[in-house]
Amino acid sequence: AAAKTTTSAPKAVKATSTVDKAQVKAFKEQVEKHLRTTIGTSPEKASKLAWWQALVATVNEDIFGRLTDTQQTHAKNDTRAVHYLSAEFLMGRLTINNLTNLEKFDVAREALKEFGLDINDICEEEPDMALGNGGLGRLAACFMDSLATCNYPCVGYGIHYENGLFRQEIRAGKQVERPDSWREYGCPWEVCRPESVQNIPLGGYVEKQTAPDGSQCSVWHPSSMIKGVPWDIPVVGYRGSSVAILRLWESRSTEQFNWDVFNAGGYVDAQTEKSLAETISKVLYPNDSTEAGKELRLTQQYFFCACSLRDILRRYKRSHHNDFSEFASKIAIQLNDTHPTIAIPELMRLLIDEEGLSYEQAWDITSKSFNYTNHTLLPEALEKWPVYIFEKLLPRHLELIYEINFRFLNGPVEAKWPGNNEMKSKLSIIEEGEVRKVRMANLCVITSEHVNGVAKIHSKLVKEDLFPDYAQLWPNKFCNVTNGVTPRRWILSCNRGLAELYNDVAGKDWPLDLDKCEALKKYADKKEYQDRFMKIKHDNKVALAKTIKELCGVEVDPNALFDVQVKRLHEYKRQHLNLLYIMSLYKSLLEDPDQDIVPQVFIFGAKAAPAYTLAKDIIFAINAVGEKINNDLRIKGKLKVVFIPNYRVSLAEKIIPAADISEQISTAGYEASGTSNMKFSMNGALTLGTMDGANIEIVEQAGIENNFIFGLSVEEVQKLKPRYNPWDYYNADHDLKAVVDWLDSDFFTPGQPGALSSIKSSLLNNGDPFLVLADFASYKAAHQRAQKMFKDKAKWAKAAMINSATMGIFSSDRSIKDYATNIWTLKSQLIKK
Ligand code: GPW
Repeated sequence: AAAKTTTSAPKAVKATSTVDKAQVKAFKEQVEKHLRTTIGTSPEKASKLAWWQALVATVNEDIFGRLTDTQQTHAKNDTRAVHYLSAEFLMGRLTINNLTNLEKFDVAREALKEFGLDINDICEEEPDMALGNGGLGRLAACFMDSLATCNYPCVGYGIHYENGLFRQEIRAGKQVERPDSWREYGCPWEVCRPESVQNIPLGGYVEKQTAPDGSQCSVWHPSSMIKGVPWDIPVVGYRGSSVAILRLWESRSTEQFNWDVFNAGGYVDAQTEKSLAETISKVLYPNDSTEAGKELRLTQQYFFCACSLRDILRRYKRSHHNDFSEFASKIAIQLNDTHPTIAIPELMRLLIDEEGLSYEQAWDITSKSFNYTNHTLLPEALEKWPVYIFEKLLPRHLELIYEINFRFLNGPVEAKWPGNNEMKSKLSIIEEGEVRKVRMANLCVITSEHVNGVAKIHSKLVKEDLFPDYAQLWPNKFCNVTNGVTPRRWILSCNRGLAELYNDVAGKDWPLDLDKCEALKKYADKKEYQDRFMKIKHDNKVALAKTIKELCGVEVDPNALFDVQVKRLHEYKRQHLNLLYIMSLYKSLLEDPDQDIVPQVFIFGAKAAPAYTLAKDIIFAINAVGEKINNDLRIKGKLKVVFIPNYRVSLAEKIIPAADISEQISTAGYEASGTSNMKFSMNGALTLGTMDGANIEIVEQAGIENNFIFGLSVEEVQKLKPRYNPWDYYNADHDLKAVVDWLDSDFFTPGQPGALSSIKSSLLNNGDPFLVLADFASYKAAHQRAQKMFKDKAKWAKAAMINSATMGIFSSDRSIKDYATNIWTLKSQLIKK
């Protein structure tokens, strides 16, 4: 191999030489063994899918031993454990991540190479596990990685959706949703655990009974039973630390479920009924930051919480029998937003109705076990369930909610604000009105020990604007834990070039202590390191350009500035602000095609909730504008606009390392934190963004001079909002008026005038609720500053390096340690082999 001295040879030789030959040989034999004996094929005729399955089987050999060690250690130590309840876990692909965390990636790559295979190519066979919508679900996945890596006793609990977030196709510029069947050919990571099946009651009515001593009690007579089947996904910590478990519940029908129908001789009817029970875990609701308000959604939430709590109780009772006095000191439960709130009355119910505790004992335990993380201030995302749905599905839970509410209003509220009914109706769990509703967030705040927001500014707003009255009652309940992301996935495995640079300047432990990356800062002025850093970026851009060509059919120049906005499509995230700017840039290029601007590629990726019409219109507009611009020879390739379809975790891993600019342009006060902003910065993109969410903390670390901050601040937004008139901005800015009016023409949609008008209408007739027009001029100016800096290669490289080097606090290990110390009181455990 050494004889071949092509340009890429030195690097290849270096990489191979660091890998232990004996390990490669052993790995290769294992893969071949699994290919033959687990998958039932042979190297000669195996498909790529079969190779991938054999690879996973090989990796699993490493995982299960560690899983047993982890579980035995935690069982023996019997310290407090956290139970992370989340309706979403956006895990993405696991193969490369697990190989990386086991430090076997290089060995596996070399082993596959000896079969003539490219590991990246083989790993493309793995479907994304997309059991989440966006930031909230991906955060839960990063947290599992950090919990495992930091050796905290934990279990993640969620739903085993048969279909994850829809697959997005773009047809004639429009989003079309297709089902995502991620397990069509089986998922080799998951293990079914029939021994831990649970039966969950639902529906029916509550009967009041009088006990012999004269006291009243309630007996729930459910109308059906659902079976919950657990599937375990092992989560591998970095470098031989623990293996955590993500337990996802699948719904099935039980005999009891359709007992009556069978008895009535309805064999076929009973089979139809069966599908009702199985519907519960069929599909993930595709709404990000909006409440679905559907009965099935509440059923999903209840189903997985009820299964999880029974699982928690079963395990607790294994070591503590029927003595619940230590429950709260052993069990911490974290609610990932309000989606799992129903776990609160369910724990009360289990303790009172099934375990025979008094209300007071049950409340004492429950209120010491739960904590709640809020992820949004958007009113349309705050869950409120109509009382009539509760009456139908969960009558006993409703009764307990009324009891919790009664005691709260007549206890703490009456004590603090005696006789104040206005205060009582504001703080009540029940919202009165034509349709009475249960306010899930209020139930969370009343019950939880701690309530946290996800970035400094957001936590301040949660306390001061969302729950000001609760904050008066319990000022110390409210705290902040700024989000983080796992550097194992978001640097080490998705950006190997950068990882090697960090190995060289910061030593090999930076993935466990991201603050070490600060070492790169002192090289930020050195030409040699700037060149190396920008070469890594360039290589990533070349790779992305290839992907873009494949997925969009558009040729883009890796030397151009790559400006990226990837996230769910939402008005508050303001993809349409970006689009208006692109249109104004295009307009100015048409007016003066020879102007000296940096060639730019604007890259979008976004899914819209299927019922969110305006969001879909914006996707259509981006595609229509892109189509026109990309084919306009007059602008000489200076501008390209691409919409990459079906944005998901595995695409993020290719896009983020290749970005020069990270667009984080939400209206200030609306993005709770953001987490892609952190991933972009770590990978050396400069943020073009507002002072919102974690952007504020990012520039606090990296310096405002190394990013492009624009727009109204939270205070300015709050001040302007009540008297805002978008027409003032529209009439005062010629350029803005011209691009907004352009939306009404058929310039971008030949033969279909008005096809983009809904966007203009939302900005002018609907009052521009997210202040797009107010921020336009400032946004344009920020882009001009970015253009100017990009021309100064050394200055840009330095800024990019400083951004990357200063993101230590955004490791999810830091977030998890904050939770462990300030909220869960957990101790990291040494895993015994
Ligand atoms: F509405 N987030 C999300 F708060 O991705 F529940 N989906 C959601 O349904 C909600 C929030 C919810 C996001 C926030 O928008 C984002 O700012 C934050 O970084 C992320 O959650 C993780 O905290």
